[in-house]
Amino acid sequence: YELEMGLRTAIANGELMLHYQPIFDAATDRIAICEALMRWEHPVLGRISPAEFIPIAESCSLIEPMTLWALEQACRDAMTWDEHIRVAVNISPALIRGDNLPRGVMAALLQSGLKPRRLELEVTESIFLEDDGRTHMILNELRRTGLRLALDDFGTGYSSLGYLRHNIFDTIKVDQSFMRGVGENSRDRAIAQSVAYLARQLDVETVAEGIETEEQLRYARETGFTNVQGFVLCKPIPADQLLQRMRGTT
Ligand code: G
Ligand code: G
Ligand code: MN
Ligand code: NA
Repeated sequence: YELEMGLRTAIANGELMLHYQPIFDAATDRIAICEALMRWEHPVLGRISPAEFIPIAESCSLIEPMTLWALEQACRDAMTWDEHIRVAVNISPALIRGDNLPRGVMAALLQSGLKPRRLELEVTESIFLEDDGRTHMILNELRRTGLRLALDDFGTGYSSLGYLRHNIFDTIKVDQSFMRGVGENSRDRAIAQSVAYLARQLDVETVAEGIETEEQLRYARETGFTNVQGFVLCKPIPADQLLQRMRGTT
């Protein structure tokens, strides 16, 4: 349909952009990671949300060229940042099972010259829903290139303790739904604390996602999350604004 036709030419027409949302070190307040979030400026319809166009791209295999574009752009942008700041790119489940991701990642790293350890791929728990060993194999192949893997939206889907056991992830991103309730809901608090503790024991970093209030922020710090992310700290912003912010505060 109309959006799908538009997406087919969006990359070539330069309508896709990356915004970045910084993820801060909870102890030092410095930017630790910037998460790339895709934006589509449609020539007629204006700004379209990724919540709308990513599912379309996934259903018609446009997600692969779009993600390879995002990887290249994100690695290039990260080369303009301080050496200690990493870049994170969201990867759709279907791409993990496809054949071209490891090659595309290598190409993005080589073309940009970015050190592999400065690239983080965010994948959600749903990649393990139909695991036949292939998911595991590809994740390990990716990780051997030296990049980092983050488990996104942790706690919302299929439980992944097995994958924590197998030492595949460098980072766990605790879903924002758990941070919502830490003020009033003792169950959310118990879960957030336990995940932070578990991750520390496993030498895995943690991100508290979707922090919207000072109270949640204070809580995430007290609980010992490695990193914090959310609107109260910084919304997703264009690359040039991000650079300005980096020059000002880091
Ligand atoms: O940026 P925003 O909160 O509007 O994103 C909405 C959803 O779209 C989130 O789930 C986010 O992970 C997803 N998303 C944004 N950019 C990308 C991308 O480049 N690739 C994939 N697979 N998902 C993305
Ligand atoms: O699925 P993923 O975690 O990649 O989704 C990232 C999305 O979360 C982005 O679209 C971003 O805009 C959104 N996001 C980031 N911080 C916050 C926040 O504090 N509150 C809410 N509601 N959404 C957030
Ligand atoms: Mn994400
Ligand atoms: Na997330």
